[in-house]
Amino acid sequence: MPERNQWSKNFSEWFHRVIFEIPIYDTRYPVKGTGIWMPYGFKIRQKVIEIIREELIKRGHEEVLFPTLIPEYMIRKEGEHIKSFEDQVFWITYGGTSLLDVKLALRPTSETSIYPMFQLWIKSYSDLPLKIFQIVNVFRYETKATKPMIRVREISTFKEAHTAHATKEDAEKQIKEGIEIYKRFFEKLGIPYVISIRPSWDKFPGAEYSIAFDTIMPDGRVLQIGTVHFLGQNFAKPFDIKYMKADGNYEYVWQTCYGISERVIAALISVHGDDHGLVLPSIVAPFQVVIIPIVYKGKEDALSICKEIKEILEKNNLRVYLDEEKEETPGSKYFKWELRGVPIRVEIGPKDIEKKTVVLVRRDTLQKFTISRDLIIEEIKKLLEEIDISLKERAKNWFNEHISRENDLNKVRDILSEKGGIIEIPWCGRDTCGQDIENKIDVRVLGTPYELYEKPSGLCANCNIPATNWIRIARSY
Ligand code: 5CA
Ligand code: ZN
Repeated sequence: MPERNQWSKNFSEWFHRVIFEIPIYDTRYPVKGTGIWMPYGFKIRQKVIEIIREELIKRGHEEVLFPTLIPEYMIRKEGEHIKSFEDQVFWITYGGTSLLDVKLALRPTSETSIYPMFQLWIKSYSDLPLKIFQIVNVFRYETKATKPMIRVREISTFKEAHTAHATKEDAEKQIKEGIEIYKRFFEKLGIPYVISIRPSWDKFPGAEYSIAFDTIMPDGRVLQIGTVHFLGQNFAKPFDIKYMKADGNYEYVWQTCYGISERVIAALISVHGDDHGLVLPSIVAPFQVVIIPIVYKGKEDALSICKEIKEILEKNNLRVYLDEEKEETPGSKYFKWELRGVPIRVEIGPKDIEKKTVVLVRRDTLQKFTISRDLIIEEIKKLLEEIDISLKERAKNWFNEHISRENDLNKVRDILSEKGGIIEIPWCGRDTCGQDIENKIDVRVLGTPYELYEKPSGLCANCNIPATNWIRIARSY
């Protein structure tokens, strides 16, 4: 097994190195908080988008595309929403040399651009539920330190869903569906997560409550990788989104929204990596197999056999790259494709040609096998499945090792400095106690478990009255 020392101990360096060297994402563009998706990174991004798009469409969401600009009076309609986003909005105030009559915001998210149109589209109960999504760029003037993909000012793959329903019950069912969609999505990518109900002081501005997916990065810090919000009628009222019920009366709709960004790609790259670079699950790997011919002078026939194999594998729906580069040594090619995380490497040298064999190397363990050339399709398909399963397991095990329970706040501090991760603490349920804990040990409260758990039996770690629930805390991005 390749080491994971650099990966965990110098994670930030590891992350910057892999995205720069592969390259996946170039951060040298002269606007802070932006970056360029390089071809290999773009291919991964495309795969991730395909998966979420398919999941949303499968469950009745229709894809749309709204304009990037929002007039000022629209973005100001829901008071709490704009109050929180005020400091993060980029404004367009000029058209050429003329000052605009109505300032235009670059969307920081799209509630206030989408809901005025919901108001026009929704007339009666037969128009409900309405479930749409879009995959767009949004802009947030982030003031905390920006980080490639993780905290950017132009989010370039914001996948946001917005739904409207006739009743509160329907909208709450939709919250469950949103969560199911994200669960499937993260499971396909092999990204482990916990789901928490965010505390009241950290919910999405304008929402009644927010539910979040968090994962743990190799440095032990937590990353929020997706959120599902119950909006109640908080937007329906200011945007006047009403429908006629069967009995002829009118009611405001009930709404939800949920979104994910390129943080998911940062998590995908990170949770499966090791000191050699990326290790990609086959579902998102731009190439699932790389073929490397080992050509000696006078024995050039390896290349033609490699081409044949590439063709056969492609006919079997595998994504394959044949590295024909003549100036580069096989060793340097191994290094390059290991860095890029291609799940399987195929090597073919003079001996293999003689014996009609090929050498397979799996990226996760770097184990080598020699197999008969006739069996290559079956063997590769089997191996890809095995790699995917073991990647998910490894990520899950590492994640579970970084979830702790502790009721002594001093020990919580120790755990945080030793290994980080998420710590579940018995809590009395009072906001003041949650915020106290945040301040005392300089952490973020992630919230309470969304899924059923046995309740703690002890006392609140902060105030010693009987605990009613667990509260999750972590150092976070
Ligand atoms: N309108 C809702 C649902 S789409 C919304 O904007 N929710 S959000 O603010 O929580 O953003 C959705 C997800 O985008 C977050 O869970 C987080 O994973 C990601 N995200 C938020 N801000 C950034 C940022 N500056 N850079 C990268 N990803 C971000
Ligand atoms: Zn308490």
